[in-house]
Amino acid sequence: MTTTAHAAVIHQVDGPFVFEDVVLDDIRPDEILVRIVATGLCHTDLAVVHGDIPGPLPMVLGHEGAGVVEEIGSSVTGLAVGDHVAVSFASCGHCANCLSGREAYCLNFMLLNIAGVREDGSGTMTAADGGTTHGSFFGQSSFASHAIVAARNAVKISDDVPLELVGPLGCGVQTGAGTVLNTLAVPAGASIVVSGTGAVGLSAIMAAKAAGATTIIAVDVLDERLAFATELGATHTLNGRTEDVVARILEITGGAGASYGVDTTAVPAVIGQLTAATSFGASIALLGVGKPDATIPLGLVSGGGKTFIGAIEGDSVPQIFIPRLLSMYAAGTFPFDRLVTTYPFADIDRAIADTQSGAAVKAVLTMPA
Ligand code: CXF
Ligand code: ZN
Repeated sequence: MTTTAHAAVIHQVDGPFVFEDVVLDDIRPDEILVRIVATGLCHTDLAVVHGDIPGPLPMVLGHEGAGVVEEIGSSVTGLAVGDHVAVSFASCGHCANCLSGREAYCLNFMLLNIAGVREDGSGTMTAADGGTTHGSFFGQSSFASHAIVAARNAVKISDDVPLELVGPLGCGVQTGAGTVLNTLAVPAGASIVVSGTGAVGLSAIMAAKAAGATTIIAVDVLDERLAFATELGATHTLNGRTEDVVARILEITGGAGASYGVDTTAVPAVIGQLTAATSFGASIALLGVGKPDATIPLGLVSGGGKTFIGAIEGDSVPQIFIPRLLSMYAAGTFPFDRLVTTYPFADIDRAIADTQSGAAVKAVLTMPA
């Protein structure tokens, strides 16, 4: 049964979000139809809007969806109509990386998450007049009242967790927390520097605290964000505009430098600071969407025995990691709800403006009831 969805559509680079109806395809046997209740806004959505990540336009973006299952494909197991789900990134399940449990590095990642098609090349939606509108963004396109989702991207969530909160677990929050807990496996007692205190950086800081890291240094240029980072677990904060970041980190760590680094900024100068302020043999995860020609100081890499890791989605297997984050949330050790500010879907432009100004850490758009 086709479904008409109310969606925010981007028609051209730097263009506005236009609210219009789109017609969703029938679901396939391995898919579900989700009524979206809320969806987070991630910088990757904005990277497509601005053309930094080339997406096929017109397109319905949105990739931190949360909602209620309305229809189930014939081969789907483990989900039922009425279940609450958070929707994470898409992966094929049959490539060498998916089969080794590394689905964040699915060899079909770009096809399934950015190209606007299912794996067989088919689209999941059309414009109301039958023209082209691309869906399937991160296997969902959740800036819409309804989304077709591959069942393997959906994570069942218990009914007692508000759906307004859980969408960002599917991308930004899992990216920051997973980088600390999965990619870097930061141990208790470790020292770590996190540059950038947006949703990803703050999630990394909360995870570092939960992991027992004892020196957690947050770097940003916004003092109010740094104050928030302290509330969430940072033991030290540095303002990159007014302080000598490298000298201060070396001082805080007794001259050795931090053992772990997480960069969420993709700013080459900031990555250079992280490189200089981490210890011999340190591991540094790079999470921002960088310019392809950005460089890191290779002399410091080879001479310092450093490992740079480009991490995607915190190396998460969403069906395992999101329930784990929710257990930590229930135990009070991962208060990710504090990152969220909700906006009615119709106020998407205000949500974007607040995200860009720093007024909102993680904007979540809520659909009309
Ligand atoms: C993205 C970052 C750019 C590469 C693909 C995954 N993560 C989340 O938005
Ligand atoms: Zn994202």
